[in-house]
Amino acid sequence: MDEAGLTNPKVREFVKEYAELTGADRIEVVNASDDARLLEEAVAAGELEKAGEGRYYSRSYHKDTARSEERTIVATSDEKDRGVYNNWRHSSEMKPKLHDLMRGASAGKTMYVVPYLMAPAGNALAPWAAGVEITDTRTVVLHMIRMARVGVQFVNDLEDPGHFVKAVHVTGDLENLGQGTDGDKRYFVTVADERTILHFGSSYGGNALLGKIAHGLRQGAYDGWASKKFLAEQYMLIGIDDKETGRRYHICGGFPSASGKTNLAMMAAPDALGDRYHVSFYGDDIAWLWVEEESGKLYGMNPEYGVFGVAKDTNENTNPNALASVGHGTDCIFTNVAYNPTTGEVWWEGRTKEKPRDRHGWLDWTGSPVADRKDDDTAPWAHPNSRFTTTLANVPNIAQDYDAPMGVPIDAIIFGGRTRDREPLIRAITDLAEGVYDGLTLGAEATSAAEGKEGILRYDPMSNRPFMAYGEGDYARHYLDVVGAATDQPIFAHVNWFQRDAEDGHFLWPGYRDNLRPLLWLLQLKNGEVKGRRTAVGIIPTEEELDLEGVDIAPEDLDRILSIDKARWQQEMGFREEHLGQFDRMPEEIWEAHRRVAAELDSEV
Ligand code: GTP
Ligand code: SPV
Ligand code: MN
Repeated sequence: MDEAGLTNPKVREFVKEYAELTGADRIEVVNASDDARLLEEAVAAGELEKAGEGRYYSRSYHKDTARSEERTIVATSDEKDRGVYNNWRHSSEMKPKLHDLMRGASAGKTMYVVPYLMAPAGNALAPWAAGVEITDTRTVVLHMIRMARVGVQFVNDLEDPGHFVKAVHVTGDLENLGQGTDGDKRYFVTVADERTILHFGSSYGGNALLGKIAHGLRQGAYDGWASKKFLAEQYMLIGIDDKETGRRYHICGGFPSASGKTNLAMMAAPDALGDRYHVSFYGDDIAWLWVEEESGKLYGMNPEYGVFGVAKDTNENTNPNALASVGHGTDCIFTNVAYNPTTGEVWWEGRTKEKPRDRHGWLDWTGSPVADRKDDDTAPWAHPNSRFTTTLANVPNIAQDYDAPMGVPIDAIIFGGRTRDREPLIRAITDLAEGVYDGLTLGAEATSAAEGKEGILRYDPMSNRPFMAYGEGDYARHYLDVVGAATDQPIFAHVNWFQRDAEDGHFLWPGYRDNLRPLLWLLQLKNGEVKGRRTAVGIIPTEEELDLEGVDIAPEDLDRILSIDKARWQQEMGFREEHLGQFDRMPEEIWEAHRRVAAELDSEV
């Protein structure tokens, strides 16, 4: 710690405590400047392989490929923090459990100490953004360096030396943890009122990169509520430049996991609109929102420093910027995609229309040669949740001021889920309570028969269901208070890129780059340049108002995505009532919004 210049006495205490508990052999404090050496070490140790020049490949344990919601817990010392989704447990139960699991579990390993900041330096919310992750896995360190601002300078000079998040990651013996069985030993716990994160039993993604989901979302949300100052949301954040008028807008918004945030944030404007509009990337997974003191406006910033993006279906057409961000020389890391060690190539489903023709040398995500597969083996080569990790500076449309301390003023907040019917392309909502109500009733299709009945959504309030840190009613209150305090109210909207044809299942809307079109309409609506068509569930665009130049869509499909299916909506209102009824202390404004929408639906002809 001396050698690395880690001077904060509280951080040193924390490191010592957990070095003793986990029994690690040695301690290594990490700065971002250690990246090249750590990469080399990881390659030498076989933890990473080279995927051509300046690109890396890693494989996670085959039962450790995604977040586990059942094993994720928010613990505090106050039962009032129990919500429907946060798997609340008392901290006096969970802390000893995790300490027992971690005791001696890093024996023989190096314990890396990763000081980080989940904010641009100097940001108004930086006091809640400092943390120290200790981890026994080198590839986790390499991911953290890409995903967060890392270095001792972020914790040495804290105003209150004890005000940092203590994040402990112990991988455990992955082959003997009973993942997904009744004897599952994994636990991913945020002790929110102690600002302590204890994760045991995984080295993948949000389970292991503790700055990201555990601090950036769960702890951040709890801190935002406890301080009454901010919101921490699973939102993307983009800027849209109108080069004709010189105006600049910012939109943030939440879609559940694997529902299009990264793709929207990396969007290249459709060719027909590219001369006039440019989309810039601020964030693709997390935004913290607060009211800026001087202007009184709602501001947003991305606490992350990198992208941990879904590989599937990323290609030159759907997302050219994503491909460029993982090109040679970017030092990106691919995880669980298909890999060819002979050529250094990587591949995933949807990367190209056909699989690589010459199968020789290709290994699937488990490391098995695909050439050995039986002809009828249809298992994907890449894991469906395989991902790429790249730092923000590699993203071609990164906003010029992404690292600036100020953050950006928010013009619009959008919600969207994967819904195959009912939800139109876009419906705008101008009332705050109705917007929050809409976010709270956000849902996505049930993904398997077990998860729900036809037509009933898996509700995912504000796309935060897996990250909810405290009670949902209190969350709604806090959301209304934070956004309600802003001088200029953002416009809300619900979007859906995923409506499908009932017969052949094709997507009615081409999606991806064309998603800019409904967003432009939303901004025009906010500016009073278009009127739209009023419905019980919001304002929807008329066909004439949407700029559809160059869009490949059948007239009947367009009709469908711009209309409201009243019967389906009336059915949905019943489900919503049940959904909202589960939550304690749901503010009356939200119930009023619900009743207003229901009554309007019933009175509409
Ligand atoms: P997390 O990182 O898990 O939070 O996901 P995300 O919300 O960032 O989702 P992402 O952008 O990575 O997209 C997930 C999947 O949806 C990918 O396979 C995309 O190709 C696909 N997808 C994204 N946008 C669209 C769209 O507009 N239309 C269609 N049909 N698919 C899309
Ligand atoms: C998500 O699952 O929403 C992610 C990936 O963004 S992870 O970091 O693994 O949670
Ligand atoms: Mn996410």
